[in-house]
Amino acid sequence: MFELKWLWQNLEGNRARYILALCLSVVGSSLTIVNPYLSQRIVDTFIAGDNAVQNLTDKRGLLIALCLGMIGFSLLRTGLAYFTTMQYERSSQNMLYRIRIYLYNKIQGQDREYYDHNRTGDLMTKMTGDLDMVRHSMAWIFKTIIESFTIFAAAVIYFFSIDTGLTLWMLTLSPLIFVVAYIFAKHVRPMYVDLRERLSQLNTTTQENISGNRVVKAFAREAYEIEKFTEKNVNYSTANKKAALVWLDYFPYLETFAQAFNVILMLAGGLYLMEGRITFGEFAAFSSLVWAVSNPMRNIGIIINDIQRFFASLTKIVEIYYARPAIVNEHQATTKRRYEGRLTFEHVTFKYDSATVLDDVSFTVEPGETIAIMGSTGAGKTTLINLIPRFYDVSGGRVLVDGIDVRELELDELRGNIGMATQDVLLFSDTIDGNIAYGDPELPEEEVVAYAGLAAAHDFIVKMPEGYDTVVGERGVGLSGGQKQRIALARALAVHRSILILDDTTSAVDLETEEHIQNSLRGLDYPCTKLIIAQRVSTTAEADRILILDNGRLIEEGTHAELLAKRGYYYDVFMLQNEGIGRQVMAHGQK
Ligand code: M5T
Ligand code: MG
Repeated sequence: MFELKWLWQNLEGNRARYILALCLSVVGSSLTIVNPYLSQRIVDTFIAGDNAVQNLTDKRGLLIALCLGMIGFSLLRTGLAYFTTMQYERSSQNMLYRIRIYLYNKIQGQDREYYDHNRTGDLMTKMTGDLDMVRHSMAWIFKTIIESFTIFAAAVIYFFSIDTGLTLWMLTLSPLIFVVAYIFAKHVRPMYVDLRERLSQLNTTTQENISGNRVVKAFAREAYEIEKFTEKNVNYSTANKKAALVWLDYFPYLETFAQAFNVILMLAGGLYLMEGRITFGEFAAFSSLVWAVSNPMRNIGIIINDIQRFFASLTKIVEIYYARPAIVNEHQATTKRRYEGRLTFEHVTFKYDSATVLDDVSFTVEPGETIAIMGSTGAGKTTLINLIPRFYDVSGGRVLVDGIDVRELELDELRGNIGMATQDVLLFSDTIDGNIAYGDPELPEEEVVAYAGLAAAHDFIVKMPEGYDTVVGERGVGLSGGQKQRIALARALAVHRSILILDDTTSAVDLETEEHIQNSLRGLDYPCTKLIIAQRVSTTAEADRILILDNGRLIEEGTHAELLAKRGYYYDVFMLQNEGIGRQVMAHGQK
């Protein structure tokens, strides 16, 4: 019921239209009894009445009027049905449009943890199939319910006005039908919840398979993927059939009851007719409206089915709607400040779910400093930098920017002060130019080129078929790993932020290119604090300070020279890498 209230709220702006549609449904369906009434009059006056023959000549005008009335009402009902359907469609489509925007905004506003725990396929199902089911219900199912109910009620009232006894006879079956329908509803509901879950799994598998097609191909696992998909497909199909078969279990009962209406009418009605309690016309009216009583009974199963699906979908949508991100924008900054770029970690600990990933990490970075972070894989480097823009919040301790806890800063302002190139590079299906200017769509063309130059990307971009207008990403031209990294770097540099975070951004470029990038970073034309995660000593050597992270703990901190003198982790890495280079140089010389 709570979900219905939510729907109602979202109907804002279209409520009047929707209510009008509901009212028109009631009016339109009530009119169904007009024609049987008119035909009753015709039968009694002109066909089966005592003075039928006489009336045919005397009251020709009435006959014509009644016939015209029947035609008129049929046309009226058709017109009304057309108009009503239009109102349902309009209001439900408008509502759908509105909810879709809300949900999309909502999903955008979720934090990283939400994405860690929600499958893309499931979110897609919610945004497409579930939303459409809800709209379909608003436009068709509720309409069917209202109309069935009105027709039923109108017919029953009309029957009572003709003959109470016969009406009661006809209604003897109704309680039975309701009992059967109720049992059916209870039985079928969990099945639709299950069905919906399976659909979501099917979508997840499809989505993962499509986006992961490179890996699938690389391992030649198409057959396995098809099998996996088939399994989900079979599951979904089985669940669908199961739900449909349940309906079939109940169907014979409901159908028998519906048929029984006719039998009762023939028996009881015939008897009453012979006794002269009702006229031929009245009998005809009963018989032409018997469907109005039996049809809703027939529909009850379908309606219950659809309502269960409706609620299964609605519950899922409402889930998105009421998902509260833990990391929220507390207050809106009217003017966004530029930070100085001082970073402080104070006894920071962090856990993803249970395992501790960062353990009592403390350090400070002054504005304008360049800090390199190094450490073995899985040491927690990416995790550490993710705490600065509040992709996650610390489990203990504090992260401060310019001396203020990041949790107290305005989120957009905070993130608006950070330029970031993430470890796994994602480019959008857009031009290279559009990708570099992603953070600032107003960025002039020359600057795009300038930053591409700083990121050592200009040279390869101009060699591409359409230069900066080449479309990359999903359907565009493919780029090498190092090329992607450099475009991502240009994108991060182009936003002129006071804090620049580079996560392994030069791991896939050659040493020469790396040197070019280092020179660029040194000569940036705006003040900025740089945090650079790197594995190569050649990158870290130039930093003002180097932090060594191991197993979530900060084990060494100092300049290149200091750390070498310390003969710890950094010294070992240095020796290892230089040995490597030494060997390479030797191998080169031997050629
Ligand atoms: C540090 C764990 C991961 C690792 C540790 C991203 C992520 C990581 N972890 C989770 O449990 N859940 C997550 O969503 O945290 O991971 P990291 O910070 O990504 O390590 P890194 O950046 O130092 O490694 P690398 O390989 O990028 O150099 O134990 O299991
Ligand atoms: Mg990492």
